[in-house]
Amino acid sequence: AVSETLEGRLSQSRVLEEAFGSEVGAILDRVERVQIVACGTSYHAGLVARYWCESHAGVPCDVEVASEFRYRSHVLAPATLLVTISQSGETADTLAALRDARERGYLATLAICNVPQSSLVRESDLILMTRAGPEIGVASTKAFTTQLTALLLLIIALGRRHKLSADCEAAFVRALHNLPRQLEAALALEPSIEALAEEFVDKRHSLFLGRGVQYPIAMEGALKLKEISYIHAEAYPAGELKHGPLALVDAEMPVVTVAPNDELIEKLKSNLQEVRARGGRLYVFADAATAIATEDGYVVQTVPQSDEITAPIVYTIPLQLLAYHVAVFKGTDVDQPRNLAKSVTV
Ligand code: F1P
Repeated sequence: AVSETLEGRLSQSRVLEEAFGSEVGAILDRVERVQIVACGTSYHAGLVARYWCESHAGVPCDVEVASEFRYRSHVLAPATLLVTISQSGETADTLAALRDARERGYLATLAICNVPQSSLVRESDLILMTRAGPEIGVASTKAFTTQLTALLLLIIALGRRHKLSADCEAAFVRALHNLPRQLEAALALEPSIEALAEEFVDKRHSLFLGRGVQYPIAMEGALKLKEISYIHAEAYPAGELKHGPLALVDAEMPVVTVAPNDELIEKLKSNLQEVRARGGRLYVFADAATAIATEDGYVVQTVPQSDEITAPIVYTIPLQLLAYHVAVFKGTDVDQPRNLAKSVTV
């Protein structure tokens, strides 16, 4: 989908408006824990949801890649809801994890999925359809942003039954209303991101940094870049830099950073200085209030203002556009990257 027409890319903001429409009530009343299982991009959506679930809904949440979860013996806590996330609904590891969980006695299974006729949808107790429309390319894009939106709705529904305050819920609903407009604004960054992408064409390696809820967004940005442009991209929580990856940083290493003006921004800024001190070139996606240094070595892309809760969804867009334009400059097949399949069914 990254190479769809402009109209297709813009539809990303519209599909979000109608992403959710399923009954979940009675079972959610009994949920005390959430276990999320998914692969690839869908796994990254789950990692974002863990932050939302624990900090806002007050519900303990674990996230694991399905290819590990299905083979690992684990202790099942009471009243655990198993949430699977999958664009296709046919990913073999995710399906196996669902089937396994049903045998182990999870409270219920909920699938967040984009394909109504899929095995995952047929075999789960509860369904949240993402309704992103067909993903044409192998690399998930609008599936990811709609998964995040569906997850946020789930967190609101769960949070109401736990510690989400009425004020907080109202702020989330306002943020969801603002989201389509903010996504349109993020998509409008395309020309400047295209210009920036040219600087990546001759690079062989890159680092992506984020902190807190933006760390999984950095992971997703790195995954998109490696999937479609074949540039090695590694995501790190910025606070981990000094525990190893700093050794890689030099002038040939672009460091992409997701930096909205949130509660971790001052810590993130000092991490960026560590990178600059080693000669790394920084590509910082920040909002106007972030006040990132504009000195040599920093390329700052201002991202339109977003609500704090939905900022991970908004910041995904420039990273997807970056990967897309790097791939176009390199001449790789954006829709059908080498070695990858749309649906990993074995
Ligand atoms: C999972 C996934 C995608 C990725 C590629 C291979 O698919 O890892 O995230 O982009 O298509 O499969 P799904 O379970 O979300 O369909």
